[in-house]
Amino acid sequence: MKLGQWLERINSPRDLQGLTCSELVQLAGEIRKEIVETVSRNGGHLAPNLGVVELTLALHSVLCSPRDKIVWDVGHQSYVHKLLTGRRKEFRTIRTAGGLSGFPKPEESPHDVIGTGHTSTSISSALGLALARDLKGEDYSVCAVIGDGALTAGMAWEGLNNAGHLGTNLLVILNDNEMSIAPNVGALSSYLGRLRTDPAYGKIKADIEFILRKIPAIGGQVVKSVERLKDSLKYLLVRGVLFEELGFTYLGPIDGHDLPQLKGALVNARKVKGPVLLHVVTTKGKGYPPAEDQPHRFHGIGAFDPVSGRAKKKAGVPPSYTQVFGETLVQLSEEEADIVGITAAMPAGTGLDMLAKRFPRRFFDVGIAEQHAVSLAAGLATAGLRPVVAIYSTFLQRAYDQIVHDVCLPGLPVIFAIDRGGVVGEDGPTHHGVFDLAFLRHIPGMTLMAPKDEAELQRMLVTALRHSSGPIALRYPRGAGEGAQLVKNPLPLPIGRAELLREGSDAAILALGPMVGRALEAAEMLATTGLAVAVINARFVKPLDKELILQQARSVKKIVTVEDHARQGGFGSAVLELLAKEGVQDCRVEILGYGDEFVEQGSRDYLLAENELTAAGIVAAVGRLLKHPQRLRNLSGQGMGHV
Ligand SMILES: Cc1ncc(C[n+]2csc(CCOP(=O)(O)OP(=O)(O)O)c2C)c(N)n1
Repeated sequence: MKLGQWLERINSPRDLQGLTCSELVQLAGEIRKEIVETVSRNGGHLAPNLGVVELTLALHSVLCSPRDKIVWDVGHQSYVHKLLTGRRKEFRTIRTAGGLSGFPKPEESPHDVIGTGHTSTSISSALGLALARDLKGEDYSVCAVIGDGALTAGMAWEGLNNAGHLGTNLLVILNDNEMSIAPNVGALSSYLGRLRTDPAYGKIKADIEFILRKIPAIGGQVVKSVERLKDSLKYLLVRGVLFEELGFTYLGPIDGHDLPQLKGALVNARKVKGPVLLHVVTTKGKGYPPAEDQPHRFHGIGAFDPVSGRAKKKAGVPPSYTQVFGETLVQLSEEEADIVGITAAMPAGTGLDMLAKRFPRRFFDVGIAEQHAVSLAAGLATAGLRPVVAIYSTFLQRAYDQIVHDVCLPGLPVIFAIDRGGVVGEDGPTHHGVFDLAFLRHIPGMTLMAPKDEAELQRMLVTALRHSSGPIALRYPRGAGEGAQLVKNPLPLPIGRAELLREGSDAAILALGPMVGRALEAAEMLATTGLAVAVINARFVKPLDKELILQQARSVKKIVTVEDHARQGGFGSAVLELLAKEGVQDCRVEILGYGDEFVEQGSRDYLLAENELTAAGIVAAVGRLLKHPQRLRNLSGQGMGHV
């Protein structure tokens, strides 16, 4: 497919300068087409980008990027920005290995001032840029673009609070589409809704103005009271009083798809001294009917048919870990009335939407507020309930202190269901969940598990519910399960016990989570060369099955550990600590996992293969340990089906 005639001419934002409004409208159409086509092939964040086409065109028409700085919150809506800032030729590589990132990335372009991926950081970063500008005596505009969903996070308010107090020139654009991934929730969302739509506002305003004009100027005490009354009534006249009270000038709301209005508002906003909040109302998925109809489904989507909007699903794929988690939790909640579920704005992503449907009163969507979610769970657990906090590994990073301080220190029985543990694929380094074992393992009182397949996930969920003496976490990966047979009444597992799946005397593979399947394949491959390699499903990262691990270490003396996690501080690290502590000196250990650098984007299978987290990779590692490289080279080169 060829690029549109207008888009083809845009090599930098400067090329927008000569375009009339009607030409910009045509360009907007071409941009939408390009984004729909590309995302339909590569997957990506479709609806958020379709919603900001006009806003991005207006921003790049009025501001002068990269001199003026635009900070995109989350950054999932930066595709239009990428197309306008010299990257249209590479746009079709977006989210592929070695291609453009699906998020702003400073290494990619000077127009991507701040790299993002997690929400609600933009106001703080933009304020930092603005303060640096002031201190260095420079002169440029700084603008943060933040969604109404991202505004539900405490961090956004920390930024607003600080910016309003400091009073420097800063433009915050609130892109209000009433949606987070799911419909936005909370009191703030209702407040924005009133600002957007309340017809009573116009009437109240007219009535109050009429009354104020009628109040005569009379002397003494009466005047003072009347003045006070006038002051209080004025509050009802000021739209966005919440933001005004924080020290911002509130402008809007304006139509985020009306280019002349947007450009006019941006020009005016730049003239105002101090921090300004421009409230822009947009439609998520604008211009592509399937996405306008189902903005949540098209928020982030895999490949789909651009004509019908239907997903391109592979046939015969087992249910995902997420789905099995959601279904099992509902099943268990039928019998146990004290189970409650908490999500930070990701009901469908975590599978908790199933609990929400079945037991709406036992489900809490707290908005994009991972820290609050964890402390809320602490409160619920203190009062005797069994909260299950379902958060993606990467976003749980936000709540580290709450886990330590509010949950683990008092030893509360909160269950952490950590989805997307391991590399997630195309979303890249901001989204890979490869640090959770490291940041949870060292917290006293924490129990940490990873299931080898979806049936074991069921058992681990029951194990977690039976474990009422302290916090417990289970982490599982993104995507389809291994095809294991699910059970109706899953049984709990003994805490701290691993599973010896295959005996062997030449070496042992200690595998964690779904790496177990790959370890079994590797052992099978090694057996064809006459090597007997044991395979252990670790199940627990904490407590480790000391007995079994030590026994293997002392007998086979060669261990490969395998985890979909950073090598430092993870499962293999825990094994090394154990061996050191127990004085095992004659066991060689090789840890397979990610090195001390951020893992880039690419399909999950590609990333696992790149990092030797495949049967062939494990064979190669065993070969290195056994110093049999020649004999095993052919085997590790085979790559075996299951990468
Ligand atoms: C800390 C964190 N939690 C959760 C997410 C997942 N997430 C990505 S976008 C999004 C919704 C953002 O909504 P909004 O800011 O309104 O932007 P929109 O997509 O509606 O344009 C969520 C929850 C994230 N990126 N970062």
